[in-house]
Amino acid sequence: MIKGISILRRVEDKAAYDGLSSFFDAMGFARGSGWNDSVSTGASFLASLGNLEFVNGQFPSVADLMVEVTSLDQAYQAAERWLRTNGGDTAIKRLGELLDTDWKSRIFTVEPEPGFAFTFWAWTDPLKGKPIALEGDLSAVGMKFGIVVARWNAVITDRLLDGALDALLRSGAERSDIQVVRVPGAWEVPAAARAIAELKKVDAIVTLGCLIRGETAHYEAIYNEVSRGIGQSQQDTGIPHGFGVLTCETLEQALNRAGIKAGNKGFEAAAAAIEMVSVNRKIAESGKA
Ligand code: DLZ
Repeated sequence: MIKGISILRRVEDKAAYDGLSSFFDAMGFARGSGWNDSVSTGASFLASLGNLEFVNGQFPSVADLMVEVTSLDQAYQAAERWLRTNGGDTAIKRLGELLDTDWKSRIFTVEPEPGFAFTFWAWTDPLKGKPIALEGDLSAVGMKFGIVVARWNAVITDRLLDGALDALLRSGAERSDIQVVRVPGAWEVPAAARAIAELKKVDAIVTLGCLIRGETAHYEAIYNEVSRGIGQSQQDTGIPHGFGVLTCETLEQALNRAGIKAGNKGFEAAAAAIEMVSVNRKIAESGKA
């Protein structure tokens, strides 16, 4: 019967409202639909889990809103970067230290806007509460990427490229750590991806292209070879390759998958690439334990 919990914060000041929204974007929250009507404007931010806790005795944190994250160090870096960008040395004073708690976790508290404090935390044991699955994070901080994008159907692939860049930059990658390589068509994508992967200078590759059935002779043959080639490059080099080559019946379908109606597959391919870098690192780490 219970569906979810919503925590509301009244923000009278428009600048603070915009600041908080920008901060939660920068921390990697997914946006909810929000609203904008004649009586109020609302920005909503989603988390996959939520719970309401009543505390009797010592309160566990500074703020009464606690955000659990998978990597506290990366969250800390993201908060620090946002404060520096949005207020410099004055704002950075509103970022507390990383502290150990007496409940086997670490926390920090940040006030992106004065008067609005949030505590971020993570279990010290990253597998606590997650005994079954090892999962990758969606932070691209410090990672390097290659993006291979086909010029054929550029009206679509340019949008896929925008989506991929958006995902990487929003997840904390630096623009200077992203190499974009343009190739004539989808057919050429696997070879370029492999050439980049073999240099071993990037953590992951994002492959982008668009094949439209009605306009492509030997559509199946090209598609099979492109997907096989990208998969093989990934297997042979061990470098994750996000797959963002669209195969569509029509131009309209392609547009929808490139950001109009059905998400942006370039964004999704880049997010998958980030996650695979992280998950591969965690698998390697778990092998050392
Ligand atoms: C030739 C061709 C055709 C017909 N259709 C597409 C397409 O829909 N999407 C795409 O990315 N590329 C297409 N190409 C070009 C081939 O991928 C390749 O670039 C050329 O055949 C040159 O090798």
